[in-house]
Amino acid sequence: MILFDFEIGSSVMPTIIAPLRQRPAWNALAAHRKSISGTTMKKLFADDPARGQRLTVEAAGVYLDYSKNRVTDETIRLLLQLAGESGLRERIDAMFRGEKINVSENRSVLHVALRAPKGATILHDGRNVVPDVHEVLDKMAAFAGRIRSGDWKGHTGKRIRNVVNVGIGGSDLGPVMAYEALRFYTERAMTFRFVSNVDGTDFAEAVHGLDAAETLFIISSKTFTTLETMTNAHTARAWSLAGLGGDAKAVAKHFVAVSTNAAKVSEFGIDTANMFGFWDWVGGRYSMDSAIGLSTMIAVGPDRFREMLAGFHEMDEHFRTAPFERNLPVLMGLLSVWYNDFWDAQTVAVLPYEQYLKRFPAYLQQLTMESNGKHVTLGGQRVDYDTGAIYWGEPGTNGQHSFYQLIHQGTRLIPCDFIGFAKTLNPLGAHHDILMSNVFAQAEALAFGKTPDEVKAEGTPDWLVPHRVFEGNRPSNVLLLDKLTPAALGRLVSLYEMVVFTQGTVWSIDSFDQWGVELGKVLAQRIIPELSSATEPALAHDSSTNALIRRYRQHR
Ligand code: G6Q
Repeated sequence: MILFDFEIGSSVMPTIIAPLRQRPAWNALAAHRKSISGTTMKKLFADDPARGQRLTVEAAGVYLDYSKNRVTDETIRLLLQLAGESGLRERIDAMFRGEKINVSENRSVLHVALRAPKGATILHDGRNVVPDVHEVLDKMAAFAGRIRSGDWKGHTGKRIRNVVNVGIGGSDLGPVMAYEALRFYTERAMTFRFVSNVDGTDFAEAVHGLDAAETLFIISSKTFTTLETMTNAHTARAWSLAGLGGDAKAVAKHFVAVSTNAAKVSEFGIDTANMFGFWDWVGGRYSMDSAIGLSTMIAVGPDRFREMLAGFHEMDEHFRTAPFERNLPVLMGLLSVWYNDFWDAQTVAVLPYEQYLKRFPAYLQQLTMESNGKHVTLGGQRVDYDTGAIYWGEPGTNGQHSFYQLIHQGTRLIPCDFIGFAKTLNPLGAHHDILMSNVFAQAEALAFGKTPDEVKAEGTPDWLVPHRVFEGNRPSNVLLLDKLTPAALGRLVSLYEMVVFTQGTVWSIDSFDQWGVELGKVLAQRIIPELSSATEPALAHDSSTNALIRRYRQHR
């Protein structure tokens, strides 16, 4: 029997963490879960009229109402105990101290340094990285300023009006999401597009209608070796040169790079003076606030970008310092563990009632699932509990007219995060009140439902009653913020980053590696020449893969 799975904490005083099922709080929660299985939210609210004000936390500009969950005070007490027994405090400190908590890649996890204010100290291998971060930010700001003012000219002397970010995964989802989220604040005289997929359609559509003389490509790739991005970058280079008369010198004016790999950037033909760096202690999916956010900074301007960083930092500091019982990410992380591991909920729906956040659920899919979709512990043992939930969602109210049916009346338990704002950026008549009434109504309907008696009392015929009953007792969090500003976006993203951190700590997994995306990449490299070879290749895959490749070759 494995008694101790791994150690965390400083080298001075390591903390030994027991495997999850051997932590006392885990077993207490399992027993507690049984004891409250018959309790409904309706009863919990009836027994405690102040519950809706009591089970709330407000910090860093975010108000969280977590009262509409299947929890009692005892549940919260046990979940907090579980956080303690999981070493959450020590692990937070270890992250901020720059320890190599990404064990499988032997790396520090320091995205918090990307938004640390000038003058702060965050050490990586004994070096304060905060000045390095600000040096890059200043370089980005100078460049963004030149593009926005028209001072930076393209090869033919025209100003840049179009910016195309070429990147994938962490080098795409953050920039796309942030551009959409902050669209209100963007320079409307400019066009911003994003190419990620190796499907040529993505590139073709992204440059459709653009003048190469006015178009800047940002090649965003931490490694500068990613197949999709390099394929798109070479296509962009050819497109750009074709539109600019074929002079290779044009590349210098129309291509910049965001990368950690200066050698590969030069090899591609981009002057490293036009390269914006970051570091191996920034994971791809945690990089939207690094130089990977260059397109965001050009779109909203350096000041707004810094406001976003300040929002991130505010939430980081809240996470680092607030007691767990008042700590937004800790509470949300623990609640998701509660449903994932004790109520068999497989998913979490994230439902922003803010059109500008339309790409936020897609962004969170990567953040949450690439981080916590792991089947072994930090110590390499197969887990014997469920890890990462499936995150998904759509902006409200659209979802209400499609998949909410299943959330309200289906057989699966789907905890929801509703996200709303007190003020809209686009006040138009009664729109915002109508929008927000839906947030409150949905959370209320999910929690309290509609009983058969209530349905009958409306004059519903008996045979129809079962169809119209809402069981209720369906959990949700409601997150309310003031207004979707750059700072608010930073707070929200950091909130979910730290939710992921909390979950990963309880599950004792490495939330910062992503080995699971490797195998497919390697196999694709092997198959590419088999698809393009002029002569019939000798195929040595399984019979299904062989047949698919042969069929594709016949029909391509
Ligand atoms: C994120 C992942 C992954 C990565 C992409 C792009 O955490 O590491 O999504 O961001 O594979 O990688 P490059 O930036 O190196 O091209």
